[in-house]
Amino acid sequence: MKPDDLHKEITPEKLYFSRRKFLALVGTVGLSAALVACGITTTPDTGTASTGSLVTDTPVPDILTPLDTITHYNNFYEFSTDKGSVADLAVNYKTEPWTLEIAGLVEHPGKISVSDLMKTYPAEERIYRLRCVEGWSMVIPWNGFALHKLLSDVGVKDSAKYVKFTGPDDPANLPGQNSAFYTWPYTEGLRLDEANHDLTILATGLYGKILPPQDGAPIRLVVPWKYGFKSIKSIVKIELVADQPPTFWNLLAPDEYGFYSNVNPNVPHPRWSQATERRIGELKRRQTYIFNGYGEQVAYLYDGMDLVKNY
Ligand SMILES: Nc1nc2c(c(=O)[nH]1)N[C@H]1C(S)=C(S)[C@@H](COP(=O)(O)O)O[C@H]1N2
Ligand SMILES: [Mo]
Repeated sequence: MKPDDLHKEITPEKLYFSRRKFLALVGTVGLSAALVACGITTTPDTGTASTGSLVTDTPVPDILTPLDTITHYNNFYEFSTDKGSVADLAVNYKTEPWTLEIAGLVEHPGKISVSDLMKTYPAEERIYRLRCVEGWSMVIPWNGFALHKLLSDVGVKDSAKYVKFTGPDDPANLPGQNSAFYTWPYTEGLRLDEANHDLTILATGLYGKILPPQDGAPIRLVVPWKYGFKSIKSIVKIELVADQPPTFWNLLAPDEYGFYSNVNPNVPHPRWSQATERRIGELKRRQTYIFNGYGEQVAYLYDGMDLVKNY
């Protein structure tokens, strides 16, 4: 773990400790080694973030993050909470064949193989900034297709208002799922208009290559104006629903992770500022922009909404 991420693990300390206590009380064995190893500390990281001279103050270009960095610094809790271990742990994870289920309030529910999906929806390149809620960011050239294409083909019913995404439930092959601390499988959700926005994609590749398992093969969501955790990896099910669905991080820590989770420098995380970020590979911190810099395209989705309440 890089030193400046030490204070910023997304798992809140109070839950970590209360869970630990609970495990001790009931005498359960098997507390996730990864969780123990992840070094959660008490001090918020105000270091470089509050030191003006160490924050880049003039606009700087976005340069593609190298492939090797994108594929070796990963949050994928199904494998591990240690970003540097995910690539190795995921190397043999079987992502082909893979079936995606489309369910819920649609005219044409059913199952489709991801290889068929990739033939139906040819991949385009989308270069997006990815801003993790922990305060680091990358620039990633994804290959994929707009989610709205699939949604329009399956025929979303009028009663559908949200889209729920579910990750794999496979503890035999996903070591992180043996930790009962988390509510598995990983789930995420978007309001239907967010899901239908053209910036929202299903990615199947990066840098023109097939997506590696650690980045969410064979198919993952990418919503570039929201914190990275909304971009759920290795999706097995997309469900159209009437009500706002529960989500993995909101279930774990509702005070820290809301349903919307739009990148917003003005709404601090309860344990750290969101005003700046560390672009992986750079020394000075950068300013964080509202909606991760995609405000011109997406701000209208939230017209009239209180972005502090709807965090
Ligand atoms: N299924 C699943 N999807 C996930 C996560 C996860 O733990 N499990 N982590 C999220 C977080 S916190 C981030 S920042 C991004 C990281 O994507 P990357 O490793 O491809 O950069 O994936 C998101 N999608
Ligand atoms: Mo993240």
